[in-house]
Amino acid sequence: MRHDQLSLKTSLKTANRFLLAVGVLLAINYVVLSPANAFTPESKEPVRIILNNWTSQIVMAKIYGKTLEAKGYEVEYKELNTKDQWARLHRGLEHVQVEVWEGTMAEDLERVKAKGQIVVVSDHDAKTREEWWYPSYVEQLCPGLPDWQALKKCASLFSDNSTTPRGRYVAGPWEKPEKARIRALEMDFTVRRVKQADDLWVELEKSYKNKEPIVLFNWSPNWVEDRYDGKFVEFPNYSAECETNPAWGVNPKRIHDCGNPKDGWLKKVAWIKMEIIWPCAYAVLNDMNFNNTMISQVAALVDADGMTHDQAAIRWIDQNQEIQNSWGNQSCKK
Ligand code: TMO
Repeated sequence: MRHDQLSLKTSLKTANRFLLAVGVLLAINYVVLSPANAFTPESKEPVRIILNNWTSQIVMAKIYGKTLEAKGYEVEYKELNTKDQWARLHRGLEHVQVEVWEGTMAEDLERVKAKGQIVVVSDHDAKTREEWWYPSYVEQLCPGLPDWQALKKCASLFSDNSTTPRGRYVAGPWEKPEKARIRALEMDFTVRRVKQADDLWVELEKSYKNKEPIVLFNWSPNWVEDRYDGKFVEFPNYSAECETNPAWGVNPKRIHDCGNPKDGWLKKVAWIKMEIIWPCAYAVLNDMNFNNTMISQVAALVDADGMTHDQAAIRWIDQNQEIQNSWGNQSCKK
């Protein structure tokens, strides 16, 4: 009996050692031979990735950065707001912006692209919208919504101490011609800009709890649509002419008498030399492609579930290995 136990113990020990050895060998194999590490980056210069100030952009930038790091690239991040990013991209001080939205950045992108130092790498599949938005219960208080003319009639309903009798429109920290639109559509609203994106959700939550009227800047894809019931305000349909030709639209004397695009694009943008200096990193960026569901899900990991941006990026990568492995394949073989 004793002898049997002893030999069982010994053989278990041997088996354990064996498994450990196999494990170590596999690990070595993985480090030396796995495809991700077989690649040598074309340059040791760090790829500089811009971080803006809303969740999905930051998480996607980190997903991209971590993908490059797994291939051996040096990566550096730079926090910049959407206005300040263009001059630095133009000069090659930063190299990548993974989420350029039509509604807030189309004009700037056109302007800087024309100078020849910035390229659009490709579009995401996601269709985007950035617009005034309200929680659904507001419709009972202001019949006729989502039409903007209904909102115009109920403006005073949205007032607070600082704006009364005008309504309060809670805007994000991104420069948009909101005041020009309010003027062009002759709406009795005052813009109250929050300092950071998170404050939008604080304001939303405050009003939501008490079922008080609120109209605020929101966008899609975003996590809000997964957790709150609400709608965008329907302004007159967007047209490029609306921004340049006063005669166009409901106000013949002013531009900006229309809403933002409803089916906006979402682009990845890079410094022009990126493709030459880091062809594989460029190819990864070109292939990286998020749709609406993917974007609202990565945003929800942070804004609804409380993860950090890095944790959310790691989680996404863990759960989407196949997608990640498909990025940059031809250019990244070496
Ligand atoms: C640029 N954003 C998605 C916050 O509207």
